[in-house]
Amino acid sequence: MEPGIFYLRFENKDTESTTGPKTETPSCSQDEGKAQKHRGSRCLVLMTVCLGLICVLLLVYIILQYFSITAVTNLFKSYKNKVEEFNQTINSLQDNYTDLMNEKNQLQNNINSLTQRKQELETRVNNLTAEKSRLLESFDSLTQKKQELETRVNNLTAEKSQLQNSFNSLSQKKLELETRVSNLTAEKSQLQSTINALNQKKLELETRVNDLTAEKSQLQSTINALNQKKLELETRVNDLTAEKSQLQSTINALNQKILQLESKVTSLSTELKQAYEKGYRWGSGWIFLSNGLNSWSESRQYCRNIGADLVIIKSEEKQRFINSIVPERAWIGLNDIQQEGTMKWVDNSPLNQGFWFAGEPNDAGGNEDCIEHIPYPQYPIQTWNDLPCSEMRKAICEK
Ligand code: MAN
Ligand code: CA
Repeated sequence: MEPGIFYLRFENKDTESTTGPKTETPSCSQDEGKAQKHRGSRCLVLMTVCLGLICVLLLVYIILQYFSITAVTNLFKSYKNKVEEFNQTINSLQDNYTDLMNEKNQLQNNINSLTQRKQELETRVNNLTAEKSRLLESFDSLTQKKQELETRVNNLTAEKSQLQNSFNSLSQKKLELETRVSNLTAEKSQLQSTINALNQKKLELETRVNDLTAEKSQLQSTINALNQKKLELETRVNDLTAEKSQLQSTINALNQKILQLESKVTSLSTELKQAYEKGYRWGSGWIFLSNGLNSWSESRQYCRNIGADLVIIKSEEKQRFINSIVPERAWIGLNDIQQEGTMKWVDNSPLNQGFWFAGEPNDAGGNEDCIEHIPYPQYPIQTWNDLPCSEMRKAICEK
């Protein structure tokens, strides 16, 4: 309800009240209307008053609240200040507490070191007490010892007196003995000189004996070595004599052999000379016929002994030449000893061209392995025949 509205309605009431008597209405209803208006005005006034009171109360309440809040704020500020003061106090107390704790620790360390020191001192006191006890015991024993020594000194003093007397008498005796000793010393010196001279002589003799003994040992060793050497030389002489005999026998045998060989060389030289004398030139070499009859192997050896070998024929020209100069049966350098049917020359070359007699080689009797030349006037080329190697023939050598 705004005050403006309330004011307007209040004015309308006044207006109506002033204008009312000029309106013509029945009396009863006019009274009721007036009463109603009057009641409404009163209610309105009451409500206005109530509202005013409420507003006043609210205003009072707000003022009170304001003061209350202000007070609380001030109180809070004062509490805050108080808390800060408390915090500062707590911090300072904390610092004090830390300082006190440090101080306490230092004091505790001091107490510990003092306790340690105290224990060390107690230990030292105990040690000193024990040492003192030992020293007291030692002192007692030393006192006891001192008394004993005093007694002993007294005894020794008495003994010394006795000994002094004895010493005096002994001094007298000593003088006598010294005189005697001087005499004996002089005598001893003479004897000592004699002994020294004898010892010197004895040493010289011992040295001489030792030298002679060593010399004798050396001579004995030399004699033994020489005897040993003599035995060895005798053995060696015997061995050499036996060896010489053997060598002499060997020399004799060799001389005999040399003589035989010289004889053989002489005969071979003669034979070679004869062979060359009746030989024939073939190219740069010689071809000649042996004198004696021999097997194929002996014939080959004969040729080799004079620096030649059994002849090898590899051309018709050479075959014709052989046929012209060899008029009798004789071995040539061809055989199939190694393998039947495979002919080989003495230089191991194979046979390529053969000059066989008709029907040869026929290995008659299965034992014909060496090849001979058989001259046939009617067959100037085909002259070869196989024959047992043991047959005796002359040899056709070629050098
Ligand atoms: C003899 C031997 C053989 C040869 C014959 C030929 O028996 O000379 O080597 O083959 O004669 O008839
Ligand atoms: Ca034959």
